[in-house]
Amino acid sequence: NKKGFIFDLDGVIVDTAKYHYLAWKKLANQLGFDFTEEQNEMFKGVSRKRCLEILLEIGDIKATQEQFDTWMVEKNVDYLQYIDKMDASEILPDVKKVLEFLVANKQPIALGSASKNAQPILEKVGLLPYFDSIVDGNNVTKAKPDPEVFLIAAKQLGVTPENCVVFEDAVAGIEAANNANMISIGIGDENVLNKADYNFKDFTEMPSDFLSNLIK
Ligand code: G16
Ligand code: MG
Repeated sequence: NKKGFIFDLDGVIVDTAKYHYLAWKKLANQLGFDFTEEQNEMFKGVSRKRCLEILLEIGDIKATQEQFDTWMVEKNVDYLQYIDKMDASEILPDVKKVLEFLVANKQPIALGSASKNAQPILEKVGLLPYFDSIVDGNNVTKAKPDPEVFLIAAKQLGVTPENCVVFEDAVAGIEAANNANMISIGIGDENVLNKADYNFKDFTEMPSDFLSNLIK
């Protein structure tokens, strides 16, 4: 039985949130205020543009359109310096095992991420060949919790939404999966991701027969 498996990137496949944080913090400091790791939680799964809007609200800074565009670019240039140093050691535990199981069982795999840097990140960590389709910040017009990103992925995989399984670490991502009528799997804190159909702290906590039962 064929299903479609859709993975979020940041927080599910790799922990790029720490690099986003360093880049946003640098920009905040440059603009004269601090940005904490706690505040960075709000940025998870959120588009770059929306992140900058929130950051400027935190710093109580009014920007001209030109400044806004400049800071978007600066943040990303800084972020890409971290991405450039990434390798396979940054793949989160058991992600590769799960991908290999799905490939061995001929299950189509897609990425469904808000990031515009998704493809280079997958390339850096060596996971690009596992993906049949990549839907990311370059393809979508509506951010999660809108289901658009996952619906496009389902279409590209040729699988109906009801037969898609989404792995997500962000509340908005779980909502997007639910809004798309897909099976939602929360990767992270089950108290935070309480709207997910299933929850696992990480892939090492997923029972070995969980995936085989899903594709039975
Ligand atoms: C990720 C991160 C967000 C980031 C967004 C856009 O989402 O969690 O913090 O702002 O991508 O990234 P970029 O600046 O690279 O376009 P996801 O959907 O992969 O969890
Ligand atoms: Mg995420």
